[in-house]
Amino acid sequence: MKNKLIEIGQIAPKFSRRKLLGGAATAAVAIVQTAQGKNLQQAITVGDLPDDPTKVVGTLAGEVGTRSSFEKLVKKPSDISSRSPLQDFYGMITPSDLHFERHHAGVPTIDPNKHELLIHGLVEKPLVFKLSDLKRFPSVSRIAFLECSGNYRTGKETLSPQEICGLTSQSEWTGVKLSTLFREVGVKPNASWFLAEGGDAAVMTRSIPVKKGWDDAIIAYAQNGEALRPEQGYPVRLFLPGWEGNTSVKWLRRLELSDAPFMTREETSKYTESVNGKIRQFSFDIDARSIITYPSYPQRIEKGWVEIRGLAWSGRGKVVQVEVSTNAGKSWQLARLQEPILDKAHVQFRYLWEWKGESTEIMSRVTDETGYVQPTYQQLIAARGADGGYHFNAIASWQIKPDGAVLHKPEK
Ligand SMILES: Nc1nc2c(c(=O)[nH]1)N[C@H]1C(S)=C(S)[C@@H](COP(=O)(O)O)O[C@H]1N2
Ligand SMILES: [Mo]
Repeated sequence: MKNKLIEIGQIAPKFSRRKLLGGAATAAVAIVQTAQGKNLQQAITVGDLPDDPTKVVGTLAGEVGTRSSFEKLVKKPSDISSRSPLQDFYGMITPSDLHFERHHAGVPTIDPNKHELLIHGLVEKPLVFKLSDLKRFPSVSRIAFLECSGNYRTGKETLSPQEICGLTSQSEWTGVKLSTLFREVGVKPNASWFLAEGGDAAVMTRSIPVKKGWDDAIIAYAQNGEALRPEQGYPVRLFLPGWEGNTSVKWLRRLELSDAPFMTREETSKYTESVNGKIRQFSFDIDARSIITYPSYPQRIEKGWVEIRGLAWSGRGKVVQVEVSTNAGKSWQLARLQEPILDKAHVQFRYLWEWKGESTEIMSRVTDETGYVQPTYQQLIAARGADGGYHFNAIASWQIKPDGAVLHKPEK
């Protein structure tokens, strides 16, 4: 240890724990007991690691935990979104601070004590719910993914999983079922659609069939065991399992029941696809998709056994199988799926592959419980035309070079 031991009393104002943690990102404070039995506080930086961690008492218990400063996990922000680093994740839950973000007009700051949700329109009894009211109803928790329908990139070799499809993330969402609130306000039998409106500067609005509201919609106020993050819609968002992310309206402030869709900007000029010259509107379901996250660009592999790992999901139900090809799609082998395999949720898959140094392509394809098989890019273009747009869920391939380099295979 190069740092001199300093007595707690001496360092109090200058090196308070708060200051050290907030200042240099790599700094920490340890309490060290001397031979005389005195407690001493000591600053440690990553650049100045103890030779033997068993000889120094570590950092004190804190108010909030921190990620190891050796782990550099980041979302890649653009002006409108930031993408989850899928290649860095383990298991099926996205750490909340790495959940992808897509904001049409930034993240609003909302006082949870003042926030209200109005439900009106074709209902017996229009009601305003405060957050505390929502929390009094029976609650529900569900692990499910959220994916933006604009989640596809290709076109160059130097793309990582994060760049190809980092606009999908998975959380455990907690809140009240919308069906519970529908009963509370008395939704009228002729109500067939409802409008969901956000309290951000975009005042995001989408029309949702009432059927989805009765089925599995959640008015979510928590995510992964704590209140929603502001980026995810604090204090309350609509969460529609398996449906395109845009419909899960954040900072939710109003639901209006109606007998027709409202034809908002987000469902007329946006979030509709051109399919062979025809417009496909209200394409809510997220189609089945998978991606190999290891090995992927910019990683390298070595000869020998490689555990191919990835994620698979479907907005229409459960994943039933994932196949992996290690010879550019000539033949396919079944991957192992990690339990639990949940409905409308990311599932981890793995496949053990012995790489002998050959140049090849590896890829995965998922089948969901409706029997739908993830298409190739060429199949997707043949079915929809080349206009592109939303809901691109094509198989993505990685080129393996003889030196172990891994590159995305751009689709044409
Ligand atoms: N109020 C509001 N809700 C919104 C948005 C928004 O900009 N404003 N973006 C939507 C889009 S396009 C997506 S993909 C998801 C993203 O949710 P996330 O930022 O929690 O990942 O929220 C949806 N809900
Ligand atoms: Mo989105």
